[in-house]
Amino acid sequence: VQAESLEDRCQVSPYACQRRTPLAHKNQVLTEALETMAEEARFCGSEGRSLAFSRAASVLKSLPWTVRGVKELHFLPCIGEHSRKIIQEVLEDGTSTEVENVRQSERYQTMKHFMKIFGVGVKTASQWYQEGLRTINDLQAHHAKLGKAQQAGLLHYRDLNSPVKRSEAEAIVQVVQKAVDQFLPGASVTLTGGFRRGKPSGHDVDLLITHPVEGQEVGLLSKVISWLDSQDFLLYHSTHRNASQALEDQELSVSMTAMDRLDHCFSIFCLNYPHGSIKGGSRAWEPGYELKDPGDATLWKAVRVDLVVAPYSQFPFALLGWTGSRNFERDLRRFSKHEKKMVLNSHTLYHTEKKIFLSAASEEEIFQHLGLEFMPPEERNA
Ligand code: DCP
Ligand code: MG
Repeated sequence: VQAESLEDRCQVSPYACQRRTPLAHKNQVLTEALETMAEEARFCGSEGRSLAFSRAASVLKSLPWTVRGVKELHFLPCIGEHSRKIIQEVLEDGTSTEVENVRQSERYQTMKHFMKIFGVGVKTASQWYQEGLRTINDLQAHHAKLGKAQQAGLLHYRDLNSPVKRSEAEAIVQVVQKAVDQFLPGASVTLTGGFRRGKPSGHDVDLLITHPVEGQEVGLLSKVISWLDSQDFLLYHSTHRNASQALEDQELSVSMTAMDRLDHCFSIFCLNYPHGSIKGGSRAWEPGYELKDPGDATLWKAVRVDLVVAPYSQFPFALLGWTGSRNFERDLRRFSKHEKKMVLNSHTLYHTEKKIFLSAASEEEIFQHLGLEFMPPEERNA
């Protein structure tokens, strides 16, 4: 990694959408340290600081070599002073005292614990922390006020915090496809999010539905949800015309600019093993997050599923917007705005100077409009 790669290093783009970022990379120890710092900053409400750490981590993820000395950082974009300090510490001592202190702090651990509840964001978690609450039992003992989503989150805490496997995601695609077929033959169900980027597991299943005849998809989501619900596939659901405004909690919607105005449903699926309806009867639901006895885990599992419906003409934009990663999406929008004077979201691409919408029949065409080299989903793990 000497003379020749010096040039490569100078070429690392400050935009994640111009960096190929595979799932497996060579700087895991460093990126984990930086991501802990990003998370901690977010818990403190310091979005800017969080973004800076997150960007630094993202740059390291794209490097085809392992960083061994701080000198190498001079050639890299987005590595601020604080990130550099953390990296230096880890390179020299194997760990960073600052990061370890964060990881061990009661506040960080409690915030992490609370935010693992579906529907709980920074605001609620820090409020609970300030009230002296530390555990999930504390929430119950102090009768903490919970919204509908949070109640469901608590009820299914254990399942929702165990990774969703690809096979489970695929089983859910089949269930949703079956539901969709009943109301609108020809409609397609596409697995997006982390699974489309090649992740073997994820925290949820992101599905995008469309139909090749524009307009046919109108009203589809509510029919599909009603059917799934009637078949006991849904443990929780909340449908929105505009996801960024309608969420009870508002916290889930922070920075959801990319997905506004698409028909959208946040849900918790009951995934049965084997297929067939097991839910109901003597296995009725009761409150209490530890209710489920371990034996039950072989019969069913609660899985977070996001369903989105896009009109056909918006499908490539929705697909691009929902495939992620978050860092990749953020930088796509930043690149569009600052380098191309365009506004990109999950429905459209708008040229602000020419005042025109640019249509696209595929993701490839969107990259072309932006003057970007096409990046396959597997390389968007920024
Ligand atoms: N998304 C986004 N901005 C948000 C939420 C989502 O741009 N605020 C997009 C990018 C994400 C995709 O939607 O990659 C799916 O969101 P997830 O939170 O499910 O993220 P992933 O699927 O990437 O991760 P995981 O594997 O943990 O589900
Ligand atoms: Mg996901």
